[in-house]
Amino acid sequence: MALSDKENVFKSVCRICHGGCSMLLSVKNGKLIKVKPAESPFNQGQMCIKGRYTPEMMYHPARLLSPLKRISNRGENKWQEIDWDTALDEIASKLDNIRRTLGPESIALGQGTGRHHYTHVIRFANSLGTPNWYEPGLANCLLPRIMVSQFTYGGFVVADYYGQVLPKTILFWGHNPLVSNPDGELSFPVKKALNAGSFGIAIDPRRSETAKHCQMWLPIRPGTDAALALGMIHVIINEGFYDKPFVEKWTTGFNELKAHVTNYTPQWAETVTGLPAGDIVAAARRYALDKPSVLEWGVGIEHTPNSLQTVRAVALLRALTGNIDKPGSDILGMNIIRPYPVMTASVSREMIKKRIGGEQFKLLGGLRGFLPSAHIPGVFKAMRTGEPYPIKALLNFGSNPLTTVANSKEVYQSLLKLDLLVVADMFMTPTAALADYVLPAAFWPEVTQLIEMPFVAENAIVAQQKVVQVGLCRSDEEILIDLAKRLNLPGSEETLEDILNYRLEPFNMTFGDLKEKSLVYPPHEYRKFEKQGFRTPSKKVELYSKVLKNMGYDPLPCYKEPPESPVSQPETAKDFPYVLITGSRRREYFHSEHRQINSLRKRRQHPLAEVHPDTATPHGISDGDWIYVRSKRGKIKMMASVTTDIKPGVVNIDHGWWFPEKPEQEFGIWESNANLLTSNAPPYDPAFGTYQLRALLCSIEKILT
Ligand SMILES: Nc1nc2c(c(=O)[nH]1)N[C@H]1C(S)=C(S)[C@@H](COP(=O)(O)OP(=O)(O)OC[C@H]3O[C@@H](n4cnc5c(=O)[nH]c(N)nc54)[C@H](O)[C@@H]3O)O[C@H]1N2
Ligand SMILES: Nc1nc2c(c(=O)[nH]1)N[C@H]1C(S)=C(S)[C@@H](COP(=O)(O)OP(=O)(O)OC[C@H]3O[C@@H](n4cnc5c(=O)[nH]c(N)nc54)[C@H](O)[C@@H]3O)O[C@H]1N2
Ligand code: SF4
Ligand SMILES: [Mo]
Repeated sequence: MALSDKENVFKSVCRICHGGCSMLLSVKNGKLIKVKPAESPFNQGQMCIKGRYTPEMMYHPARLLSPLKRISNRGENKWQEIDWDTALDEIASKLDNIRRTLGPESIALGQGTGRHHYTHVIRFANSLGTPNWYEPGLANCLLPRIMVSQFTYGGFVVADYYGQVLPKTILFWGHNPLVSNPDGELSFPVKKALNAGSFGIAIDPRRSETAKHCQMWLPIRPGTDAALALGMIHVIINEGFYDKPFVEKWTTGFNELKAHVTNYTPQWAETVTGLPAGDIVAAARRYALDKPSVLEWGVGIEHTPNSLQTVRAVALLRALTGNIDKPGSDILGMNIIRPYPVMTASVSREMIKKRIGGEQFKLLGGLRGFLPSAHIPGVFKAMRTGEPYPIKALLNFGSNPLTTVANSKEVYQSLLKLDLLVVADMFMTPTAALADYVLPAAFWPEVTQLIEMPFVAENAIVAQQKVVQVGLCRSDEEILIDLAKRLNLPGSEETLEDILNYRLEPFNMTFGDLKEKSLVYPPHEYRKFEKQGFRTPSKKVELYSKVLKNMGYDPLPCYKEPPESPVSQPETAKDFPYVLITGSRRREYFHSEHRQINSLRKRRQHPLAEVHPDTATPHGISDGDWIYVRSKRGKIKMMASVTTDIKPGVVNIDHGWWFPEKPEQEFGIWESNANLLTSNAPPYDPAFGTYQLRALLCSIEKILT
């Protein structure tokens, strides 16, 4: 980087969360001295508290600044600094050896959620010829929403807050966007719409920050969302609240759906969900009649093994009410640029068949999957047991699976078995501490990429640009490109700039042009289906999905009781009487990150378990007490947050907790980590392989000191 003692200001995009806030970065003498939110339709001149502490994260004394090689037993956290060439040469030679002796499928790629390098990791895996890459989201996060949208309406939908018409009703379903800013949809336009008078309905066992901005809060029993959606569909059809012209002209399978929901009355839904039938009717009426409406869905409906059918049931509400691709409703993405060239064709058919979980979970890893990936429990089992074949190396970019994948003990045992574990991260994490090589990854002001807003819909694009560098840190793309060159992989001659320019060709624009403009956001074309139909086989919205039927899945949505619940396991419920939900997002932290950032840690020092006073009092638990939360699988220590903002009988625990201040005790990974209580065992969702992160059974106990 050229040094200048003049203050230069650059525009880029924050990616601390999934990202998208346009930012002005002030740089002097090669150092980032200030960040300020810029105007953009997405962040509207605002940023969140994580963005504000960008310089503290960037120059944190614990940042990794050089490649490290392990010099003691795995996990002892003793390292030697090495240069990039040595690190990449050694890694490439070990990978080459594994691919020659065991085949490329014995090398797995792991990555985290929605990072800038997301598609580049997939490109690397494909060009290496391994079918086994994974992400701890996907089966449990967003993929069900993406695939269901595609099968049902032929494309991904997002809420429209950006045109002339604002939604009159916003139905938040297992979603707290005012905190989570997910998948390239930022909280600021959502909040603006609510403040401007959109009527909010929140379906959530917690009165979340978003629910507090809503007029209606429906505290549902966790894991029963499909039953609520079926009850609402029943009301909308039988009360005649549906959009008749739209349904007649633009949907298939209405009669089948109508017959299917006959018995799913609001009274039935009340017995399953614990919500009064009157509230179910009121919510259905408001969403269906006070239009345009948007349906903001989140991971709250994806963290159970019935994710396909839950998401399908919810998705049908949009179609029945005609809230698709109209101003102020949910709109179909414009997909304005070319997809990232992920080099799918480089994986042989024979290898694709070997993808772990691919044949079983067709919407996760099968050929119809969206960026098909491997099933996580299977990948870790292959590391541990060598079945169905050994996985000997894991290259892990931007993920901390010891905290974010279910059943942390098993993850730990699996990682210990590897011949080669490479972790690229910005900090030493519990997962990185087990590695053979740790590579220092660039932070967002050190990264060049193009980002799509919102993800998958790609209605707009924004340029992210490297303006500074700390130590020897390099972006994941740079690392992967250098590694690909050493392994002589197809496509390794292409630079990142080549790839970005290729994506922008339809605009007749280069990445250099985009950097100058910073944002490209063409006007939205509404009602695209009127010209070309929906992009489904019937060209209509498929209420009854023949595609799903042909794949062996239910063509109409159904309700299944969560496998571990007071209803399905009354015996277990005697010892574990409460329903456990995990991982509700917190403003201060992104999953397992930021516990070492003092300005953020000060605001939320301890891992919290939220419980209602009616649940806490019989155990003598008061606000601020330390408690054990137990499931059949283990116990963890949390601080009780006693609050009426949660349904009685539900316990909500923070996820992602480890303690950077305790390196000598494996960073305290066995103390308060939610995934010591979750299960990665079957049953899984039959299409996605989703395991259960929410709606589990637990008990609580005050820790006596
Ligand atoms: N119990 C429970 N578990 C959950 C969830 C839950 O709700 N409950 N949520 C699940 C969901 S939806 C998801 S998506 C997953 C997320 O799972 P992960 O993606 O594994 O989550 P993070 O903790 O964010 O891990 C990211 C790591 O990458 C590092 N990092 C950040 N940016 C970069 C970068 O640009 N490059 C590199 N190389 N490293 C970077 C961070 O320092 C951090 O150590 O967790 C899942 N796990
Ligand atoms: N600050 C911050 N932002 C993040 C993340 C982060 O870790 N920190 N993670 C990012 C990622 S990867 C994701 S996937 C998104 C997720 O973002 P959101 O979809 O907003 O996810 P959550 O906050 O996990 O869950 C939303 C709500 O679902 C509720 N819920 C739990 N169980 C159930 C249930 O059974 N039914 C219903 N109806 N509701 C339920 C929770 O109480 C919670 O309020 O956030 C992203 N943004
Ligand atoms: S909302 Fe996300 S992108 Fe915006 S400032 Fe916060 S962390 Fe950065
Ligand atoms: Mo996620």
